[in-house]
Amino acid sequence: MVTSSKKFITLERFIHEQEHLHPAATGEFSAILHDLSLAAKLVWREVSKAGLVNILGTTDRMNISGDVVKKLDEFADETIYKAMDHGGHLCVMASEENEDILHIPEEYRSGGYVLLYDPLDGSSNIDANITIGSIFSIYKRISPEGKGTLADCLQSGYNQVAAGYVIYGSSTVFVYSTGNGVHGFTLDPTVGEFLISNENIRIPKKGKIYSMNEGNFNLWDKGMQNYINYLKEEDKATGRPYSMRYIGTMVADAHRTLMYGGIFAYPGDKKNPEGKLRLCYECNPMSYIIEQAGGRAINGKRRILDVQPTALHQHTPVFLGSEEDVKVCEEFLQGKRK
Ligand code: P6P
Repeated sequence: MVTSSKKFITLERFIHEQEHLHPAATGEFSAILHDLSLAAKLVWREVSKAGLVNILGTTDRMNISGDVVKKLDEFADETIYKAMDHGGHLCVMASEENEDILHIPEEYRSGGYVLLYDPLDGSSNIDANITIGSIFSIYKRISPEGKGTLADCLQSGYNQVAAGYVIYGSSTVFVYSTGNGVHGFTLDPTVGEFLISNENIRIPKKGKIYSMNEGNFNLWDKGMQNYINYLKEEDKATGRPYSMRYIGTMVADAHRTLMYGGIFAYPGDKKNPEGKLRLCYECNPMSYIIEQAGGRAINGKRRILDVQPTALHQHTPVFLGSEEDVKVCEEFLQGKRK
């Protein structure tokens, strides 16, 4: 007798079944997501044994953001590029690890889509075996044909046709959306497949957790400081005081916020008015996921997805999570609440 109601649906099968939701679906979409899931498994294989082989530690390189490049994020960057460069579906890519846009090799066909990615977010946590992740964002090209351009990569986040991330934690989970809800798949290493684990994830309307690096408190503006003090006050009616949880990897803090509710933020401050996180390949994809799950994502003044990027590696302040929590934060940031 079959007792489990568990559905054994692989990521590939689910993506293929979702194709009928996209009238214009040409199968290119499915192929891109399929190739990304292969890249995720290849990165997972190295991440899961990083401590055993000489892949920890750093290279002698600094990336565009001034971060020391860890061997694992260099491996992840190359792995994703090589998994995606020959499928014939992309016209250009851009990565946190590379200053300029990444062209498709001449010997391969150019396709109709654009991929931006952060190959290994949270890489400073690798040597402490703390959760890290990969983030991706997909657009339709806007250039007519042939080689993709920088303009293809500098589209506003609301133009994304898909986005998602892979979180390498206690288990490895592939989370994505193509505009029809957010879905999570957990890697079963014994069969080498991502199996559905969370279909149509919805973020709670309000949470009880705030997640930000409070070590920067004295650098924040008054509105932000007032908001944090508000969250710490005793008020059972509004579920305060909130708990503070901070992993220091955006993918992990945003994923917990997606699953449990609350707010994740990396505000601007007196030293870095635009904050630390990057708009194109960190905040846009994560904001797309949060909004698709019923949450909200702003830069303090407006919706993240409405911002028009002007540079590939530009930073942005980010406040994302449960709709009610982000709206209260916004009122403090705009001085409407003290
Ligand atoms: P801080 C990781 O280095 C990262 O880019 C994000 O993943 C994370 O949210 C943030 O930086 C953490 O920065 O200043 O709190 O260490």
